[in-house]
Amino acid sequence: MTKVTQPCTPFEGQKPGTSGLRKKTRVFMQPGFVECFVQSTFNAVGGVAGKTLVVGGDGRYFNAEAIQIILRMAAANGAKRAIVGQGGLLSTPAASNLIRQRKADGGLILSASHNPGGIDADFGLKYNISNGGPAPEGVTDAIFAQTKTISEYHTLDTADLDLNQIGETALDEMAVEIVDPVTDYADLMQTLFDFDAIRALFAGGFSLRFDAMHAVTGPYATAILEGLLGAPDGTVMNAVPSVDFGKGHPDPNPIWAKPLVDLVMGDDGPDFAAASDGDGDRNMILGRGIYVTPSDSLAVLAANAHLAPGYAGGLAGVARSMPTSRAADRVAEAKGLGCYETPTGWKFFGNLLDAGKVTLCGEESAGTGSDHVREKDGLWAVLLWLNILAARKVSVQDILADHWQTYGRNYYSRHDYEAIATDKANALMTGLTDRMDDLPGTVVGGLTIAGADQFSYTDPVDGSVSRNQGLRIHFEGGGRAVLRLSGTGTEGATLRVYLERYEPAGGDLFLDTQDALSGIIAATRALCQLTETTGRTAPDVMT
Ligand code: G16
Repeated sequence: MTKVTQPCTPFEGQKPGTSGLRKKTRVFMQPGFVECFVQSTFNAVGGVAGKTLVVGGDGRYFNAEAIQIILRMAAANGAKRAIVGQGGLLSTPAASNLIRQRKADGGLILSASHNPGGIDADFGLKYNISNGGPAPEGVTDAIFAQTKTISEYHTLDTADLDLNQIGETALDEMAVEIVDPVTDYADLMQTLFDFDAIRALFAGGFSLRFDAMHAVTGPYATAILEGLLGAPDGTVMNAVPSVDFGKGHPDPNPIWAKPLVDLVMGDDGPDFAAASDGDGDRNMILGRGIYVTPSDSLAVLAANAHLAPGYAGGLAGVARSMPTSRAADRVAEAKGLGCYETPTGWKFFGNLLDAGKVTLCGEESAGTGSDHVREKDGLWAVLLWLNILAARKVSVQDILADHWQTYGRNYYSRHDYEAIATDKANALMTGLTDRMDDLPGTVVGGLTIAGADQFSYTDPVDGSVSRNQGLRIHFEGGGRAVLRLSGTGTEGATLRVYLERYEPAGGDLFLDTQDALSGIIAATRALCQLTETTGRTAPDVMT
């Protein structure tokens, strides 16, 4: 086993986005591409000599090959130990948990999340720090700086390891521990939730369908829902992970998980349904006849979390990303909890969680989580919902109706315009940014703009400032539109338009969401001249 130092030249564009580096798979497969990014990461964190790293991914195409590259490089860079999920699989929350449980120095997670997998689809790689969470901006900026000057990387000249054999082996002087990906995560879930109550719920005939979308959550959901909780066999659909997610798009939203949505909207649909994404950190929640928006889900969980043993002592506070609806804020206000608004990206919750300022966090992008790990966690959200349903013994529809009647309803939808030519998307954003100061008082589509700003965030824990995190348009009457460009796409630009309107308790609480928002939708499209600038007449995805 020979250590090799290989000269290399920097690759353009190795800039981590909202959640690590995401590119087309073929870009990652270029010789030296993974190596340059991994060595840059190691250099940026002060080297990995003597350190312990967790390594795993969502099983998509090129997952296993990239893990072999990373392990050889970690060993050649002097790492002491690598903890790897069997078969190279680890869901993102399970990886976060392993980093924390095993007091590792960090981890490399291979995933492009909800983006499709395959040689012509997407791949991704990100670094998580010792708290188990995504590297904060200070670290990702340092990684990017390294990628621009990298001139050599260290690796081993050796054969691939067998990643399927649980147990310990060695790669040069580095110990490689292959672990069952599910065990530690399942143990953690049992400390948080009332498994007896959920088991009794299933024993009483309560029905659940969980769509793992051929992605990494399959083994976790099967072991926990069908194994530990006794849900009938077949409760978990599409349970076997595949490199191309069964040629599907593992994004748990009403478009890409339509078969599940159709199922719950039918008369004989299950009582409860849920789906998760490629790497298992996102969730979609449905009840018979109802889709629960991620923003509402966060608010409902905040209002009811105390029903689960892990949260029986109450919550320290709640955080949400800025574009997420303000439904959770109303719960926080009513309960006297701290409430924080962060930029998009789970990495911004890390400091708040570490400092004990918040217990629950959530994002409109189908992410919900708590201080149990430092990533969002799809299956955790499903288990918390199940615990609440077991405790309250009412339907999902009834829980939502009761919630809106108590707190009012934040009608909410996100419209995505995907793969727009980057220059057109930039023109739209720049055009609107240039007009922000003049917008207050303007009437558009019959609505008056009360205020407009560009969201900037000062981290209350370390004082770091993140600017240009989205354009906010506030309408008179409390409506809001937010516009920003996605930081996770791999093709052109994705424009996200987030739309929200509040209806107080006692008002019209049961309208169709798109109807309820139609005025704000029309005003926002007119304001940013969406069709004129991009040529798009309708969104590709509406959540
Ligand atoms: C990532 C981030 C999330 C973010 C989402 C969407 O999720 O971890 O915090 O909300 O992307 O980001 P954007 O709007 O920039 O595309 P995931 O599940 O893709 O890792």
